[in-house]
Amino acid sequence: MKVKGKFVYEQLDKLFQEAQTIELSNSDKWVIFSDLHMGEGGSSDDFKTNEDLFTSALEKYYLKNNFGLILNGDVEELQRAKFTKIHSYWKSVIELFKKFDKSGKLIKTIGNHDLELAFNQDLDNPLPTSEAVKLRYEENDIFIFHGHQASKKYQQHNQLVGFTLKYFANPLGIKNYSVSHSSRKQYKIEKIAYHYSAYKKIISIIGHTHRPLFESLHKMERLKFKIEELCRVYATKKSDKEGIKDQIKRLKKEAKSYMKLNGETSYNDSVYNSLFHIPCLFNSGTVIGKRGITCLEIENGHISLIHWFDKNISKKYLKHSEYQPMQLEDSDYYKMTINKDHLDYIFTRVNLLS
Ligand SMILES: [Mn+2]
Repeated sequence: MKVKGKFVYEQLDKLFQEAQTIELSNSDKWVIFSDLHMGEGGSSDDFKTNEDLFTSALEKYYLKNNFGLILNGDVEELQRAKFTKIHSYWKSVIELFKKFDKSGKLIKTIGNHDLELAFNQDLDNPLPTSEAVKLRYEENDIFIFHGHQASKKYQQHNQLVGFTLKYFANPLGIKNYSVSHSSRKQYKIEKIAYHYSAYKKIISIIGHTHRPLFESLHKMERLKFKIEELCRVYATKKSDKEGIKDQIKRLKKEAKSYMKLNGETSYNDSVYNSLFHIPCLFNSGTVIGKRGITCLEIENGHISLIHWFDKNISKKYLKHSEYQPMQLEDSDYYKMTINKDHLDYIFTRVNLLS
């Protein structure tokens, strides 16, 4: 472990040691969402956009299929809104969370935007709240925390950020200003969480940056890996070569438009300065994404990165046949699996490579 920034690693280790452990068996199912940023329902309430998609997925898919629900921080936007107002405006959503809690299947962690839950005893909080949890899978740990704890600076200045948002940004209807918009800060936090997890030989699941990660890879890196993999398949395959060629073409197009949209930074700086690539860091993304919601599922000893979308907004996803979108009952909502892997295989690599 590097000496530089030692304090942050100690902070993470304390969080890890103090986190409650929950056993995870192959029959357990969990879904992890983060960064809902629920406000008071006004024009600057980021949660409004995907609210129906989110609650439909929860009610008609996850609750129905006996998933446990993990809300990994920044659920209530307490830096810009009042707790009581959030809970009265989004009453039906809170009631839905309670349904998971009733069967002992709700875990809710604290993020930097709802830090007030940790120290304000006057709040009438109906939901169980913790700072972090560990899922214990066989001999291995999956460490779940929001992610701001990997930044010493962010925690120190958090009160000030809240002050600025409440008194300046919100009356003007300015949308969420946070770490999620600064890629340099994103990389720093991810890098610290990555090195900590590799050193401890654990998997960490964070949110906070609003950027999904699967096996420590960003979308751009995942697309590049997938394209290279398909090239290998193409070279050895005797039949259906055209299908693979089409798939490569689509992925190339997706990578190009992603780069155009996100600029150079989206694929630079993505190597974590370690000899081997360790698949130890995951990020659920966000519930308030422009093109839908991302989340992570743990089911039957597998972990998956999932994308939920509304076909009226993201029609093009229906054409991407390699992801095989699944319709949610008779709604306009669809679910796609972006990546999926065995926990056993991931932990084997984490344990042997780091
Ligand atoms: Mn956050």
